Amino acid sequence: MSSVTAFAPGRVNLIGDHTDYNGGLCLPFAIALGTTTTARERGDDRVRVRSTAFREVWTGRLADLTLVGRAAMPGWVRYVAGVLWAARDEGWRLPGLDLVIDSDLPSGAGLSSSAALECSVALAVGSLLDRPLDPGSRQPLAALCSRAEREYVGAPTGGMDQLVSLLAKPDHALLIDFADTSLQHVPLPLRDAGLVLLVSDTGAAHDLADAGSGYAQRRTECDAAAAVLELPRLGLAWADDLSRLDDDVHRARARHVLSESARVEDTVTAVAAGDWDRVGTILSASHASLRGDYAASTPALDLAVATAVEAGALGARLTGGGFGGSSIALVPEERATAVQDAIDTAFAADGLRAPTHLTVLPAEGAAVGRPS
Ligand code: GAF
Repeated sequence: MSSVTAFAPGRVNLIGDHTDYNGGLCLPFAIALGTTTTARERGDDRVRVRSTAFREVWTGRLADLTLVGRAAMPGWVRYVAGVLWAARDEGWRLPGLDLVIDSDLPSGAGLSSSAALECSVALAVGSLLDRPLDPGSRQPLAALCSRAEREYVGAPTGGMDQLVSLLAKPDHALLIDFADTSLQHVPLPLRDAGLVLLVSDTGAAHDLADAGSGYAQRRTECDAAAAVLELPRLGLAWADDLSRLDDDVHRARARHVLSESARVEDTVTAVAAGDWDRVGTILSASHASLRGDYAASTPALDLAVATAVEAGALGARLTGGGFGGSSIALVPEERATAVQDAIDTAFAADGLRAPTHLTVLPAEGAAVGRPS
């Protein structure tokens, strides 16, 4: 029987965090690391999922892919089962399947390993079933994966990661406006500018699916603030509305959401002008807002960011959901090793576990076939 392999990348978010579920702007790009799924049709009604990373196999029946059935599954299997559940719910006629999953993305590092897993499964299975997978069909596919994560896995995430994984272009970032989910590919010529983005994984994994997580709490706070303003989403507020929020926490969260979307716009302008110093300044301002108004940083992330800037980065910030995970620093290519060493030294001096670093540039989005 035929089999199909599909690859979906992880991402870094250059700027615009905690804006997606609030109806604001963000500017992520795909990285070269990601997840590969090979899907093969079986002759029966069973689903067998094998992960080379987790060295684990899960086997069940198609009929087990229900909201009730997920309780018995290991955490990582829920992301796979969630995609199959959402696909069936949206009318895909799924046969029994063998799925083999392989990944070089660290999980819990804030590089979107969950979305890479979902998108590679959706793309491999969609291709096996001859579903339309052209660029015009990718946005609904991202919505399907995002729905799997929210409704099946129970992580109240916003949809940025799936869109960029499925729609990214090399040397471009994806400007997403969650007010209407419109997309625009924005050239991001880091390589031509002699720059790289240094990613430093602090090693403190964040779990967005935990109902008690900081991520879930922030989402609840934002929804509460939006309700006070009688808006469907907080990102639709105006700056004047802040004074109508009596609660200090609500006001701080709203200030982050509104200022972060404005910073995304400023970043797009600065990138177009080739003003990389300005881009760096905006990235650092984003971190200050995520640390202060949004309280989504950690001491390790703050240390990585401050040390990177002292050691010659143009700017730095946490990327993704925060509460652990990775920082990013915009660095002249020739300074990358020095910045990395400075972060290692600072972590050692504070008795923190050495972070894992990688340098990234904007890479290709998901594709059917194995990456070369
Ligand atoms: C995580 C979520 F999955 C995204 O939807 C987004 O909210 C991000 O955190 C914060 O910007 O990656």
